Amino acid sequence: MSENNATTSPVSSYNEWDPLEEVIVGVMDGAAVPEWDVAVEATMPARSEKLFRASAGQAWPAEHAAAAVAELDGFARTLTELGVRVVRPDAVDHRRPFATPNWRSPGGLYSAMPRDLLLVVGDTIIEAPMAWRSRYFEIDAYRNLLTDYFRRGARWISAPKPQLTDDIYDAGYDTERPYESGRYLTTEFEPTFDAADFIRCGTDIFAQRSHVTNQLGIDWVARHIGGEYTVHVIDVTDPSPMHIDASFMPLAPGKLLLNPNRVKSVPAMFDSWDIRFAPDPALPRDHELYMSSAWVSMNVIMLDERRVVVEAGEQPLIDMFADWDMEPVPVPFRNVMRFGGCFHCVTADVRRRGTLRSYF
Ligand code: DAV
Repeated sequence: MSENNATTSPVSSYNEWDPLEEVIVGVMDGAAVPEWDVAVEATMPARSEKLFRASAGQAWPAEHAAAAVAELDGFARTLTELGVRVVRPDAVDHRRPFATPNWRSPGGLYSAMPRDLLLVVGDTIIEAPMAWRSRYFEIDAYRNLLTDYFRRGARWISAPKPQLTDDIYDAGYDTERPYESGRYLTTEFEPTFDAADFIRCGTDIFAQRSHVTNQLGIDWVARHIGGEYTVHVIDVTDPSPMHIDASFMPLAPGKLLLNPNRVKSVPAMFDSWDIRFAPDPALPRDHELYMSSAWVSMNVIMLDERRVVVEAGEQPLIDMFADWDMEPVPVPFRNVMRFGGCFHCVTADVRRRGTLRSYF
């Protein structure tokens, strides 16, 4: 990962806050309800079981999906107006059954959350070996984009494709305190991780052990991104951990946003940083979220060190950012939030203008 290539590669991003020049924004088209299996049960709200069991491999409730499509398009337009180049994945049909020699799935999931799948470190795009069977071929929606970036000079690698046989799932995982007991859904049978369990601060990258990211997955990333990087594991006490970006969000040099319920302590290296806890989400309690908690409110994306895209109804968070010497850019996204993520999840950095450095 030489700096030399990073200056000529179309892909180059080292942190969450250098000026954003190009970004992938997900699409909801072709999205399917995932099968309710042990991996989905471990990470999804119990209230979703009925819908998932009834509709696996089929379309999501049409009105909510259509509203999410409109919000994603609106977000993409806002980014374009602000001078960011936006690219979108292909509208792959995820409502098709598929199988490996070991198992079958009635369908896929979606192409809405590229952050879950694609880890960009410098000039390299890494395809994550995701632990959900329904996400096994999710990469297909991005192949045209990735092949194009590769042609133009990016590095492109995939972590070893996992088998996802029953050996990777611990049926006795801890449903209340996996962090305290160390019993997560995923065993150490083979490396698995979601890209969204990692968050980048230049030469330091922070990760969480989660139900979908095991220690072998973290080790794989640490060993493959090269000696100039250090991967630190953060203690996150989320009862159903999946993705670090609604828990631990470095926003800019010296600014760290934390989920007050999930992160009790951070490494001493943050001693000189200004650390703030996100306010309670503003979503009405009866707003139906199929795939996450309301804490996706803090799943924001930085356009540069000051400008932050934040959900338009999250007034307490907007006020906090304004008070923190930041410039909130409010965008309506409550219907996208139903599907498990907000602005950070639905994007994957392609290029931010900056270089590799340490912030500690
Ligand atoms: O709060 O349920 C959401 C992480 C974003 N994919 C939560 C975690």
